Amino acid sequence: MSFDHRTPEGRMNLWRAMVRGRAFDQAMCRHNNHWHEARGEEAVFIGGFAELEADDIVAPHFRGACAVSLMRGSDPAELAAGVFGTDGSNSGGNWRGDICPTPSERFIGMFSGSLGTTVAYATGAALHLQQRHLNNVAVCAFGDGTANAGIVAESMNLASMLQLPLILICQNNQYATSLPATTAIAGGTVSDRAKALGLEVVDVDGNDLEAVISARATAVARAREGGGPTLIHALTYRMGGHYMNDPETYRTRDEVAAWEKLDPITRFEQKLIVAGELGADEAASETLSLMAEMNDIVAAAKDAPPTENLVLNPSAFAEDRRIAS
Ligand SMILES: Cc1ncc(C[n+]2csc(CCOP(=O)(O)OP(=O)(O)O)c2C)c(N)n1
Ligand SMILES: [Mg+2]
Repeated sequence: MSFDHRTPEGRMNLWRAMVRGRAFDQAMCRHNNHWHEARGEEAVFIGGFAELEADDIVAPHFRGACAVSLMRGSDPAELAAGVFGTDGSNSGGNWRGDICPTPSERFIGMFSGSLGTTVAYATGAALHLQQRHLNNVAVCAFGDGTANAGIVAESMNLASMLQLPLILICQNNQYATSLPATTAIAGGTVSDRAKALGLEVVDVDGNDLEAVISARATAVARAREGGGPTLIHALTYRMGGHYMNDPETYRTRDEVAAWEKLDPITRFEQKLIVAGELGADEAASETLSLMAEMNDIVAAAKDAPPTENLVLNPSAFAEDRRIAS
């Protein structure tokens, strides 16, 4: 499927990937009270991970990981089973993730709840690509809070030192649970830190799909040519709570309402409507139908019985499952 934003077909697929990702996410909100919703951040993770090659390594932030996995071809029923840890998942129910899909080829999910680890895995993957002289890249995303994990600084340092084919996307939704990024990040911004470590850096409006796509495309082209790593700092906003049932006492309704006006899906949709590439009625009806479809899939996954074949050592099932070796 083409996600080339320069073609009408690619733009429609990008719009659909954002809507489908949100539909899956919102269905999870209804059926899983541990869910960490990604509403409002779609332009960062769809724009950041679109148009990559099949053999590129993809390591999204946990918030938005399912939407990226869907865009990369996952089956939504299998994905939902992975979240609930039931038989229908690609780990056979053995790798339950409250918030993340189970792993599959070239896709680094969140193997533990420890934030920052995926950035290091992606850095290791980029090292592998470089050592094997493969013309592929690794792309990872992480939150503003995760940016403070030491392993992110170590990864950026290694990537810069060895000029690895790595693209790091800081999905800055302005909060780490209840802590504002403006308070938590000392010494300027995550971009300043990356600059100090010698990375190429670009700041983008993370609610503008095309701005993210353009930054990512430049960074990927550079990395494929041996030009080394880029940090893309994408400023966005978490429209929902940190997780379901978050009382959200740390921010005002007015602040949320102001950012809701900058909804990345509405912004891109309006562009397509104005360009005559998408009808307003068509957009509304397709959105409703995707919402209903994802709701049915997630509801069915929730009702499935827990797996009876639990394997405590994940490597025991890795060989006959679709897990990258
Ligand atoms: C190493 C580590 N420290 C703390 C946590 C607890 N924790 C889970 S989500 C979260 C907030 C992360 O903020 P950010 O990286 O900005 O991502 P966001 O939740 O905003 O998407 C924290 C602190 C964790 N999972 N791992
Ligand atoms: Mg955050």
